[in-house]
Amino acid sequence: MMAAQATVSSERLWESLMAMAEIGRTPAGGVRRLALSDEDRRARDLFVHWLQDAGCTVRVDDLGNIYGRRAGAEPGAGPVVCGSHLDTVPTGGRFDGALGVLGALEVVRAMNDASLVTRRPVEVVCWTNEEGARFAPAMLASGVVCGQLTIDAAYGSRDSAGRSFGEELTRIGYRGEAEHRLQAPVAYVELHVEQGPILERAGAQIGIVEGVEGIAWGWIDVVGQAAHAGPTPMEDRLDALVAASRAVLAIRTMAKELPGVRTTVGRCDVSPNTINVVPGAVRLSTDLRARDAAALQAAAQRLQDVCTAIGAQDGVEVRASEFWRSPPTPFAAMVVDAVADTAHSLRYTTRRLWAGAGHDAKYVADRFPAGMIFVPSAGGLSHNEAEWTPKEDCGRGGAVLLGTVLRLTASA
Ligand code: HGY
Ligand code: MN
Ligand code: MN
Repeated sequence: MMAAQATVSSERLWESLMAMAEIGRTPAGGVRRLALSDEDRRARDLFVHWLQDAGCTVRVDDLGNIYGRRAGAEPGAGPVVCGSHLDTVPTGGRFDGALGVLGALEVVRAMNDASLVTRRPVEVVCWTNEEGARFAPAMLASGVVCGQLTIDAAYGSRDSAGRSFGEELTRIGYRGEAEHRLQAPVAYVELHVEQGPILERAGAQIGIVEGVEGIAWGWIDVVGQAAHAGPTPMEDRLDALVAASRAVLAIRTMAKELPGVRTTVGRCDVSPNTINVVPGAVRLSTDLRARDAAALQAAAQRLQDVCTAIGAQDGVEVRASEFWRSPPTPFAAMVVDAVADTAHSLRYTTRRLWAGAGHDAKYVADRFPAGMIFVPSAGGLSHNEAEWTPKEDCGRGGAVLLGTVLRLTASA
């Protein structure tokens, strides 16, 4: 049933966003809400309260994913699902993930205001551990639910203090039941900030997202020899940090040489990390991105070659290993078209693009028809406390999400 009068309230959406941003707020005005932390638990509790307030039936699955269902006229009909995540990176912003979760909640609230009855149920989802910042890899819970990762890989994932995903999920009280997992949605839509500069530079209000680019995460372990910083002659040193530094610069150069590839070394753990000791070992993280699977594979191969060459040059061991590969995934035309039709019917300016960041929608799209809606990020900045998307943009994203969900609830 098309909603003539259902409209989202950008004020109410903004209020919810700012209230949620207070949980884990950092002195610089960002958000630190690591997955399964006490801050994550408080955010979850608030979200569940809001879902119940909106009349949703709430359930939690064995990965801690939270689902709020708004009943439809045909209970047995496959639901239209929309949502995102509430966990953040350590120096995160107020919009990454939260806009998608609270935008989906606003869709339900708008339907309630209009006393709208949809044929299909509408379900709001909050995915656990999208970021992978504390428990690698990213998109872990949606990956398990969509059959791409194993429950053991999830429960066994450990943070830098050695605490496991499974233990922490139990500790915060969100370890639910496997039978509560996502039930075959007729479609899934995720609203998200773009986290890059494309929309802003194009002057586009809405991003019609056509797919999610590929990701490969790994480690580079460099093993040299710890030695005394004083008496050890320079020519005798097997300095792991010098070799690691060469690797970091070579990985940056790869991005220039391989079209469409972006490379990042985000972590550098030095051992023993002491002023007067020549570093004996270094562990670097590697993050490769590309829209094209072959380009991603070429980057992974180049990484191996670069490490072999540096090891030979410096006489130390340089070993690259990959522990997560998320292949690029295109979104379903049915959902992409529903997003485009809605945005154009609202007379918003649009641009088609692929997501350079990973999103839970990728794993959902591997199993079911899925798509995403982007709104601009100021300065293209994200994974930064200064992340910013104005209220009006958030409101436009909510309006497109509502219209898209309504189109999809009416679909055959
Ligand atoms: O890594 C990503 O792209 C996402 O933010 N987890
Ligand atoms: Mn995100
Ligand atoms: Mn993120």
